Amino acid sequence: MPAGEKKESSHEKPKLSDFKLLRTLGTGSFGRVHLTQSKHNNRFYALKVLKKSEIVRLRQIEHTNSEREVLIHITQPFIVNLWDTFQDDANLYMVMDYVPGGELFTLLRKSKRFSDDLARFYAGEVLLALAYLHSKDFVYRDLKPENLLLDADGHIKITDFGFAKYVPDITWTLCGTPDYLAPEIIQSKGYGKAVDYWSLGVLIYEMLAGYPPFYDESQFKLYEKIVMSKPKFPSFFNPAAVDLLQHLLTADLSSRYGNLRRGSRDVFEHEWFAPIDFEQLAQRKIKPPYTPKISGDGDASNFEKYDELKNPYGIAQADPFRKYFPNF
Ligand code: ISQ
Repeated sequence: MPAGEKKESSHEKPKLSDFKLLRTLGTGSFGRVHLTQSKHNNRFYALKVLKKSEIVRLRQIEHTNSEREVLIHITQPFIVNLWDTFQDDANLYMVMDYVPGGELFTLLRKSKRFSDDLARFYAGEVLLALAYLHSKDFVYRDLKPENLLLDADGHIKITDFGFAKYVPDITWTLCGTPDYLAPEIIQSKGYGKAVDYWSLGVLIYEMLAGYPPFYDESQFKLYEKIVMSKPKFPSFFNPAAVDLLQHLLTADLSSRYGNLRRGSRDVFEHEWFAPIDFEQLAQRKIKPPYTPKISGDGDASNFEKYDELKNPYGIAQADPFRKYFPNF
């Protein structure tokens, strides 16, 4: 884990009673995300609540601790900020930016599909976030439109780092001859940076088509299609987009863009991205082509409605799992 800290210094941990719990913004297998308002500064936050017993039951201890460590150590304009974490007897809590524009997924389904310009803008901001993560030796591994939120201005924020993984780059660490190095170490199979470039290809395809490049009712047949990696491209696709997608949606790791000698430059400098000034984009100086409708500070109308829990959090009880989450 790299050094350079924001919240590692000892400080007063927040507690649940520091927040007013408002509506649910999303649900997952071991918890939900609530809109909350701080009683101290009146600001709105997204509070992710994870039930410790469920994390342990579903064998997600490592992933959960990893999500905290990754997010606490990084700051990037297109990645949601994690302000702090705490726990009580039953739950873990993550205090994050509230990102009010809703999921990109919701906008995509309502729009049917995105124009080349809109898809390029979102893909460009995602690419900057991925390249930043990779430069810190993290792989994201969970890119999909449900994990991409829009902020009040219409810029991207990536959330949900439960699958993110620290993957140190061995290229320069082993300066001697790699005579004894196993091939799976060299290829770092299964969790190299290349997986994020594949997912970027799927994302760009789905934004432009309105449906994903590989689909089948049967999961077995879907896996076959992914492994074959010969998607059909609708005739309305820009030929430059087709070329980029063919180079991202390549099963062979040794020819996939983003994973070659030139690294992310093959993607940044691709013809499809030519209209984008990445220096400007990285500084949030490009005006988003779409602005979410937001009535006020705590407006959650861009999020789907969920049934609310009747039983509140924060009840004192036995806590056999605290030892698994020492940094929360
Ligand atoms: C921030 N704002 C709204 C929803 C969210 C969901 C998950 C993580 C962070 C979020």
